[in-house]
Amino acid sequence: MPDYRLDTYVNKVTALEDCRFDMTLHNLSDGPLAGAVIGLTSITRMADDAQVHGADFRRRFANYHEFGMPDGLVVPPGGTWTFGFTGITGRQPAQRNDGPKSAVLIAGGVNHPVSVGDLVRLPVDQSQGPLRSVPVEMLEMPLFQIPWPAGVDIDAWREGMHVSLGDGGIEDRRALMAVADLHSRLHSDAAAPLTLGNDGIALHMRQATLGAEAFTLSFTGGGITLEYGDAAGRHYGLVSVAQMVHAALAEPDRFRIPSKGRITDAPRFGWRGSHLDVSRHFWSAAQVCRFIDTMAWAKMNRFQWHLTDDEGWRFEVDAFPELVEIGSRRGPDCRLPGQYAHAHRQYDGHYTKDQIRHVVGHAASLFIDTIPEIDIPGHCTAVLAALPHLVDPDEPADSYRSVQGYPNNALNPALPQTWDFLEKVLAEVAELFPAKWVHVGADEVADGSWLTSPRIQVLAQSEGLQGTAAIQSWFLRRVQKILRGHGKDLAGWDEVSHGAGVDTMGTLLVAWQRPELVPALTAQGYRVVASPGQAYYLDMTQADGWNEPGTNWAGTVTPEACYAYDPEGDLDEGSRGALAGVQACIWCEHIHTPEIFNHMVYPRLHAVAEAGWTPQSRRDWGRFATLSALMPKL
Ligand code: TNX
Repeated sequence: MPDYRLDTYVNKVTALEDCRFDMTLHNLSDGPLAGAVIGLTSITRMADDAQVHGADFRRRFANYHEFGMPDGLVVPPGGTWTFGFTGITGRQPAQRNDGPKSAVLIAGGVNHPVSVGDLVRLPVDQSQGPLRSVPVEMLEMPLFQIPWPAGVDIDAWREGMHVSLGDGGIEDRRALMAVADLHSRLHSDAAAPLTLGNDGIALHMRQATLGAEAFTLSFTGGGITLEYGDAAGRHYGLVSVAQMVHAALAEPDRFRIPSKGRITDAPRFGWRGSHLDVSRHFWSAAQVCRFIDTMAWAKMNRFQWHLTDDEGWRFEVDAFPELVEIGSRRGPDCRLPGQYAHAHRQYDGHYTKDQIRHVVGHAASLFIDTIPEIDIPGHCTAVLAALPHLVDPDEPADSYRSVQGYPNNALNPALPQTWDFLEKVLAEVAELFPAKWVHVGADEVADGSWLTSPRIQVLAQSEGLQGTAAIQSWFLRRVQKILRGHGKDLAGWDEVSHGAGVDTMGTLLVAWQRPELVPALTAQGYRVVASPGQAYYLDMTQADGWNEPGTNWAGTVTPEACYAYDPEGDLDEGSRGALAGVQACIWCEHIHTPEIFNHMVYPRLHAVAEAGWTPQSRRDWGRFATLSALMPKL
């Protein structure tokens, strides 16, 4: 147990300048405490003009705040130091996770761990609001399928029994084993639904003229026939069989296997994705593979791997080893101060190139494309800390701040070394990731970025660029050329369209800020993936209660609201073809344990999967919610 404990209380007010954080540090050690400094990470940030009480304010860098004990204060064992501030920036705290997440107590040259309590809002509301709920209803038929198939026409049922492939060529056998292995990784406690041999319900497989990813399953007394159009369709047909058999074996009272009838299936969209932030919180390669498995079990097929951000660069680049050596580490004695969890020690994590290849190969074996995200030009604090030669020496410090509170965090397109950096990094990325797209972020470049840089002023003059958005568009067009040189298309967040945007040919934009951006961007000629924060951001809180974890800048997103969003709802007939599909986003400021991950991500991830696969007219919240309880988690 740490020798120190930090508790934080906040009052309930409307004005940000009246919001008061009162903190109590308990000294549970055997000795008196004096002259110490506390560093704490709080997503609710102190305002620059806040009133500090009971402490000497030292510094703040994004969420990292540092306070010193007042001169002369000595806290005996069992005693407390109380301090705090009045005045915050950003948003009102709304959840128990909106205060300090972790802290370090620096005393006598040692970094001591501190146990940190949830933020308490006074007066305490006993009800704490409703916690999220997912209903369980009577099922219309004893069939387990998530996502629900396009066409289901079943006349008779039989009890659960495993399915065996007795005949068939080696490719069919391999495809079956890939799904059998997926099942055993996800449900290692359950009996195998698919085997090779002649001892179960007979499965027959054959290729037929069907569209991409499509398949049919015909059920007769003699067994099951899977017809597929391509390898992906065969794989998805096998996942369907594995799901229904798994459920019938695991819960025989509720689920059965069809013995007469047909399932005709094909996805609604070609892009059924999830993004994962590994910068704010680092998920190991094994955890990423497990997450990919849970996507695969729901027939998702795009994994956007958010590998870089202000808080850490997470993969090896041969040309710039500092990106990992310096840029993947944060903490008391690192160039990047601690953020989010684990502030008392060095927190780090990165993937080697071999690990990246392993994850990409694992995903590919499950028909999932891995799209790397290199977040530029904003969100580059870790890059600039690792490679100080990319910092513009003439740009005044702290001349703009990002929404997350980082000063001067954008790569400067007027520096030649920026282009040397991008050319080398993107060449390695293009080589490492076989996917057609490289996602280059472009989100949240702060208003006013670059404008005080003399070199930028010269560039803007010669290129006729006015303002941050125009400079960003100039930057991205040059990045697009580099990517095309490697045979890659550009993907990015919706802000790619700002200023003059980029060439729309081959470009794919993930619309995140509002649902209305889906029609707005298709009207500009872009291909779009719908991922509105208001429905598909899985870091949004799931109920209004103080005790629900998450954030709420896009509102409360109940599992039902996530499910109810229709990505085509705002599109007219003519522009539907420009909608590539849907994507969940998993941002990890608050998601830093497998338990929180499971609570936040499921079943909403699978709600997105079903929106991406199942025709709108076949979607049914009650059925989905009931079945979702059986889906595997991280
Ligand atoms: C916005 S979404 C961001 C992220 C945050 C997220 C938290 C996007 C493209 N940028 O940097 O993590 O909100 O919900």
